[in-house]
Amino acid sequence: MTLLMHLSDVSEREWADAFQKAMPNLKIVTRQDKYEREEIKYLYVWKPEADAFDGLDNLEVIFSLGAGVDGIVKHPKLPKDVPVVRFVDDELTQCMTDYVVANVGMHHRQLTRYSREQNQRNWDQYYPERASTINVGIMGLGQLGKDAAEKLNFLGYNVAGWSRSPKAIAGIEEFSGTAEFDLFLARTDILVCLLPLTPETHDILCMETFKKLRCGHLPGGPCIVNAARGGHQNEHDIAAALQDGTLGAASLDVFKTEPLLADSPLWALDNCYITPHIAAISGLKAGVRLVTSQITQYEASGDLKHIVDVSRGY
Ligand code: NDP
Ligand code: OXD
Repeated sequence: MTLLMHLSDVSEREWADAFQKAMPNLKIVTRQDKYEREEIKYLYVWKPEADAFDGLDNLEVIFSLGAGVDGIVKHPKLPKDVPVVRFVDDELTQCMTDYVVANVGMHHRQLTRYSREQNQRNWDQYYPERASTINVGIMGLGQLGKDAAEKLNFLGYNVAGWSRSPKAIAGIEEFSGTAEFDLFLARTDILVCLLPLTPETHDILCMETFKKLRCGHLPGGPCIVNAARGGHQNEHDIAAALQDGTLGAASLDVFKTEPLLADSPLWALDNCYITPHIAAISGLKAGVRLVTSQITQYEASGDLKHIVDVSRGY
C-alpha cells in the first residue's frame, strides 16, 4: 500500500518527506522514485498530467492538493469508481477571506482614484461612503464564499450571495440559480467570484455580466474580484470594461493561462490589480494533517470526508 505524489509545479519531494514523517508505516513515493503502478492505493494530486491515472489499477482514493478540483474532474481518464477528496482547511479559508476583505476594502476606499491623485501630487479630499452603503455580491457560498460573506457582513458591508441551491446565512441576502442571477447582479457594486470552475460557470465574468451590475454608486464604476479560476473570466472583456468605464477596477488572482502572458493588456491597466494565484495556498502542514487523518480514518472505517461530486464538477 503506497501513496504517490503527482504534483505538477510543486515539490513532490518536500511533500513526500513530510508525509513520511507523519505516516512512517506507509510507503510514500514521488514520480521520480522506484515503484510499481499496481502498488499505488492513494494518490495526492495537483494538475494531473495525461498519464496521471494510467495503470493505477488498485487506486482507492484520490486526494486533491487544491480546494478546486476542476483539473481532476475534467481529466479524460479519471477512474469512475475512485472517490476524489478535496482540500478543506480553516487556514486556507482564512487566507482567502483575508484576500477578499483586503480587495473589497481597496475598491470601496477607491484606491485606484487615490493612486492616480498621488501620481499627480494632487490633494483632493474626496470622502468614500461608509461600508454599509456598499453592496458586495459573492458568487459561490461554499466553504470559502460563506466565510468571506460573514466577515464582510461583520465589517458592515451589505452582503448578498449567489449559489446553486438556496441558503440561509444570518445577515446575508441570498440569491440562487440562474433565475435570480440578474437580480443579484443588479444590486451589486463589488462582485466577488468564489465559484468552482464548471461548464456552467465558465466565462461567467464577461461583458454581459458586468453591464448588469449596479451603476452609479461606486464613483469609478462597479468592481470585480476573482480569486477562483481564470476559466471564470473573459480577459478580453475585462480589459475592455476597465478601459470603457463599465468596470471601475478589477482584482484578479487567477488567469486563463498562468503565469499571465507577458503580452496581456491587463498588466498595463492601472485599475487592474494582479496577484499571481496566491490568494490562499494549500499549506504543507495543513495538507499533511488533513490527508494523514483521512487515511487513518479510511483504514479504520472506510470513511472519508469532503468527497467531491464528480458529476456536478465540485
Ligand atoms: P465549494 O465547493 O465549497 O463551494 C462552491 C459554491 O459555489 C457553492 O456555494 C455552490 O453552490 C456554488 N456554485 C457552484 N456552481 C454554481 C452555479 N452553477 N451557480 C451558482 N452557484 C454555484 O468551493 P470552495 O468555496 O471551497 O472553493 C471555491 C473555489 O475557489 C474553488 O473551486 C477553487 O477554484 C477556488 N480557489 C482558489 C484559490 C486561490 O488561491 N486563488 C484557493 C482555493 C480555492 P451550492 O452551495 O448550492 O452547491
Ligand atoms: C486551490 C488553489 O484550488 O490553490 O486550492 O487554487
